[in-house]
Amino acid sequence: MILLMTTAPPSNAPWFHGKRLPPLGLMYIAASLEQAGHEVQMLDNYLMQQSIEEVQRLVLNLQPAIVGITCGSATYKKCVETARAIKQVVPGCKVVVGGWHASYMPESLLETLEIDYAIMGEGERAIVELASFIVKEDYLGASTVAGVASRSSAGVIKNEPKFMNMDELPFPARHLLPLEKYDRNIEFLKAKPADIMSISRGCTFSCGFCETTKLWGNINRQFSPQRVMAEVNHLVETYGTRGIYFINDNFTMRKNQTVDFCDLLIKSNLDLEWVCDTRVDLVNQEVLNKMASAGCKTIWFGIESGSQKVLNHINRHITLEQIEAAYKMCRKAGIKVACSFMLGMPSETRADLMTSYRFADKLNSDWCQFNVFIAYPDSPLWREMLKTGQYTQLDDFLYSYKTEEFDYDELMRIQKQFFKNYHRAPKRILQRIQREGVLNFAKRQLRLTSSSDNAGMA
Ligand code: B12
Repeated sequence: MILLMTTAPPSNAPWFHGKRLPPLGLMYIAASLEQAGHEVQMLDNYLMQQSIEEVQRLVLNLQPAIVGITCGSATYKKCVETARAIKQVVPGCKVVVGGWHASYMPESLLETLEIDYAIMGEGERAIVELASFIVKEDYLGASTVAGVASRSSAGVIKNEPKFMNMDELPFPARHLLPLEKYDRNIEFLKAKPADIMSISRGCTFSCGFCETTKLWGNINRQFSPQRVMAEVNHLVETYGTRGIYFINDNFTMRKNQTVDFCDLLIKSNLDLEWVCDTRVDLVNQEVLNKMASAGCKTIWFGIESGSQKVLNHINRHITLEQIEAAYKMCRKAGIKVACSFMLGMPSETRADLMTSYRFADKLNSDWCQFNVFIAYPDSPLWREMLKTGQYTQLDDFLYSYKTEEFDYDELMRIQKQFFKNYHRAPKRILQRIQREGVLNFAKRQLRLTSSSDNAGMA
């Protein structure tokens, strides 16, 4: 049997946000292995937060031939610790690490001898091929699988990943995880229960803070509208889903596919509510009107900065005018807007931070989040900061931008101030009372005054 797991979260890290969303990527891995005939069990320890000893007891009891672990740069330490603990109790099993950090820095994982393989990029095909070699104990064959990185006498061998045709992918194995234990409510939607889904992989843009191209290449692949509709029906019939958050970088990357999917959703009369992420330069009035009539309630835009100079420096290829135009079109279509700004990106000054705050105030989004920028490996901004030395090191691979004017602690202080000022502005209070009603608003105010961080959007 094969055990697939996430590690416990870096809970004491100030930037850790405790959102409880299911590990979609790992559920795709599980579904592909089940489809190939393997017996699979999953442990989302990011949610369950079991101790290392409890994980060891589970592994001892299951005696898996393979343990697959998702590793983000923020959970690198936990991943290494977990691999060592597993090998202590079941030395014969093979530990395979995949996910974001494994795709960006596989060598750093293979430094730990208890980790046998790292899978870079899309994992479904690679894990199925790797598992077939491992069960045959053909380790030479295993080291030849596309997307696999492994140790050899000549150092780390990294095989170029291969991508699949999206519609060949099975539905994520949601049946292997206790869905009821997750946040099945999305703050931008009234409909409950609400679940997450993925409709595409990869982004053709190259923003300086993002390293997704190392995971999915610089191409965008999409499920066909029919395939997306089939999974929506599956969610509704099997899990009673009433709301969906499409968690992809750019939902409207291909407007014709977006319109076709909306037509299918409208014809289905499922009357679902949904939210998605996209870029302001990937929308127009026609596609927004269609999305609204298909149940889209909110769009999340990554605005990042209110300074054109900073937007250019982070290679965002967006203008402030485009942002305001997209907001106008969303309002006209009746779609609410959620947005996020990042504070403390390379080239940014204290004055730029104030410019971002004023722009956020002017946009008056329905939801607005200010995040202190953390550089993740191996993004262009991460490399720039290492080169200039202008950083505070937060963790093994995580850095925050540092200048004469501010460092990480000062940025966290500014974030809290922005959060308070923004949500205490009269027009925001009015906005929330209109959205939630006086009673709910009063209840939330009480809760918010007790916790002033950014965890929950106001
Ligand atoms: C949903 C989401 C979450 C959810 C669920 C996470 C999960 N386990 O899936 C929650 C809310 C829990 C979460 C938490 C955090 N997240 Co998050 N999250 C995302 C998001 C928006 C979508 C991920 C997703 O579902 N992708 C679609 C699926 C299909 O792809 P996938 O998960 O990458 O999985 C594929 C491959 O990676 C691989 N794979 C993944 N796991 C495994 C395991 C094995 C064994 C194998 C073989 C292969 C494999 O195969 C999968 C299928 O092909 C991404 C942004 C993005 N668009 O990718 C950010 C993203 C992954 N998150 C990120 C971050 C920083 C965080 C947090 C640190 C945020 C915080 N401040 O607390 C935490 C901690 C994450 C961690 N574990 O380290 C970064 C990771 C960067 C990095 N270098 O690690 C991303 C890339 C955003 C960004 N652009 O920076 N996140």
